[in-house]
Amino acid sequence: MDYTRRRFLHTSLSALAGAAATGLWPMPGLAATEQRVELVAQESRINLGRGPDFTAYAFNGQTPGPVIRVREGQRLNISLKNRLLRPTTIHWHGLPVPNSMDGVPDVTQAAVPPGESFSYRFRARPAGTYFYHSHFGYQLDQGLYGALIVEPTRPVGGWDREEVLLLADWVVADGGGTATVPRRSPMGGMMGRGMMGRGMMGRGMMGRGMRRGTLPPDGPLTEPYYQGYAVNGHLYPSGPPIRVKKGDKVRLRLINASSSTTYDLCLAGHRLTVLALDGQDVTPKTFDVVRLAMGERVDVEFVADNPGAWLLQAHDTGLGESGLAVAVVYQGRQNSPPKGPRFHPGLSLATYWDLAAARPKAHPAGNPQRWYRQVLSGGMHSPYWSINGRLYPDSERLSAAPGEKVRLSYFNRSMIAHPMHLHGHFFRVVNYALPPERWLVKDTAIVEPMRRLDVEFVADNPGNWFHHCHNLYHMEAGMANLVTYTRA
Ligand SMILES: [Cu+2]
Repeated sequence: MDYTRRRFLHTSLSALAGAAATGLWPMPGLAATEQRVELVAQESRINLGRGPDFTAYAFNGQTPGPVIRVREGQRLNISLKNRLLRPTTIHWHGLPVPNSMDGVPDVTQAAVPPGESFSYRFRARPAGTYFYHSHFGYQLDQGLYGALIVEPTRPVGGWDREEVLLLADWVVADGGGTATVPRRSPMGGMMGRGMMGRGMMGRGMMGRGMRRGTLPPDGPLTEPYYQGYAVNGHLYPSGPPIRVKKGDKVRLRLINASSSTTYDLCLAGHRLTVLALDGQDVTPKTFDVVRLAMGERVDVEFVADNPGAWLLQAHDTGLGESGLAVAVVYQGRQNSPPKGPRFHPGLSLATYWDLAAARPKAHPAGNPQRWYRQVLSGGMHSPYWSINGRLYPDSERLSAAPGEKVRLSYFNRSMIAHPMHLHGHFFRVVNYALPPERWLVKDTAIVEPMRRLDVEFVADNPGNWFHHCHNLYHMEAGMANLVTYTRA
């Protein structure tokens, strides 16, 4: 399918205008210069289009924060101003930035104290769909994130519209995901109403209603029961629909900025062609359903060849009122009620094993120089989540010398999936059905319950790098360690 060259000139002028209005679109001809962006982290009153106003953390008063768009290779200079009452940082999820710019508190920098600023400066590359988010405490679940799009130097185009859709799970109450609301127990059951620590209460008082023991007073939070799932800060049906006309070729850049929710997404009346995973091109292939775990991105396209009003909807996040959905409405069909997809076992789901890197990308042959077994466990009778039985920061270090090939073999010994994320590098998802140069290039990979998954990366970006589960509540409960560089 020739999706790359067709109608390049028609590409999304409205999206351009929208981005220009926020001042974050790179000016033509300035690729060699530095693009400056200011992100102010502050508490803001927000509304998701349904339900009450509440206080969340936001960049520039909005959540998600502004879309940052930049050309591949362009220098970014992003000034973070912290107007919160707590320290904060920003992590550039998926981008292999220099270690000192990676935004992990106590690993790559001291967290930015309230009232102070920090400048993140790096070159944006390679092209792809990324996002930025706070890496401090539970701030990711409180609203501190936004999309980061790196455009290729030579635009491929071919789409009549492009939409960036950032997906987030929300507790519609002051504090967002750290609000005092019923929480799930580590087993997935109800835990009773805990008074969540770290906020106004200082220390947690969880335990009432728990059947198994009590949590330590300074123990980690467990995930809340989310009340809504937003697309670009809107709970359906409040958000703007994606407007198309018959014949349009539409590209969607889907980003899962949720703290604890994986989505299986289906567009009623259409199929979705996967173009890229974690911003890196794959050989295009068409499916009914795409799965997106926390921290993952998927670029898909569809051809608008079935006029009507439809829903792009997630399975299993609650139906109708609380589920994740966005309408896709054809010209002239504004008054039709959108029709949702019907999920059934006959639908095809895009898995890692169905996809391959678009162009063969070199990956060193032979055995890895370092091979680490990573046993992922927790959740049974305990609020903690571990790698090889150890909790961050007391976890082991994974060392590598520059240029070495490192294999991580994940063994998930728990009943829940873990999207494992490595900072500062892309890894390849080991797939013996393909030659290594076609293995998927990713930075976050789902390790399904009770399954094994192997990834390999080349140690080509020196520093101390965080490696963790991108379920925020698992990460904060210990499921993390560090990759550190040694001399060869
Ligand atoms: Cu996890």
